[in-house]
Amino acid sequence: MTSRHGHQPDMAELMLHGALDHPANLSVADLRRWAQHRAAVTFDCATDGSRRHVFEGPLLREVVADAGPAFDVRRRKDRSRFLLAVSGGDGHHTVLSWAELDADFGDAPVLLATRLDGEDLDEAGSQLVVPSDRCGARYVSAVTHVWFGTMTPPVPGP
Ligand SMILES: Nc1nc2c(c(=O)[nH]1)N[C@H]1C(S)=C(S)[C@@H](COP(=O)(O)O)O[C@H]1N2
Ligand SMILES: [Mo]
Repeated sequence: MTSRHGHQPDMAELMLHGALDHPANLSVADLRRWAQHRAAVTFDCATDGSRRHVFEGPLLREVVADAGPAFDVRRRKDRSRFLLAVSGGDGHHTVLSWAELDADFGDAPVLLATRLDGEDLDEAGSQLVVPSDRCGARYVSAVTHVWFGTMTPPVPGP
């Protein structure tokens, strides 16, 4: 599709950043480089009730793993320290733990969607999909940033 100026319409990108060897700006088209998984989900919205949607997209853990996370991949305890923070274009913001996604811990098939109910998300932007959640608050749409890292642990006191 082209705009009336003959250019491609604006394609949304998200910034994958933080404690990563290869931070990247990823369009929805870029997110199709990974295997696409399908999730038919039901979740509740506190204000509007039950929702059903079908999403397709890569596993968030595979996208982050290929960006070179700064953990020792052989050490579960090291991996268990890491967090992800996901932001939408409207400022909606949520966090996940790496351990929720990691196959040795929660093994949750969390996606960065490229399609919602059969429609491509190239212009709207990716949406976070958390199939194990009962409520919809973490299904952040129009994702602009995914941060990966650790919090600074407290210094053990006397
Ligand atoms: N960017 C963004 N994503 C968001 C929200 C929001 O306010 N901003 N609300 C969340 C909440 S509370 C719910 S219940 C679902 C609703 O998704 P739906 O209305 O598309 O079914 O979107 C989630 N994603
Ligand atoms: Mo909601």
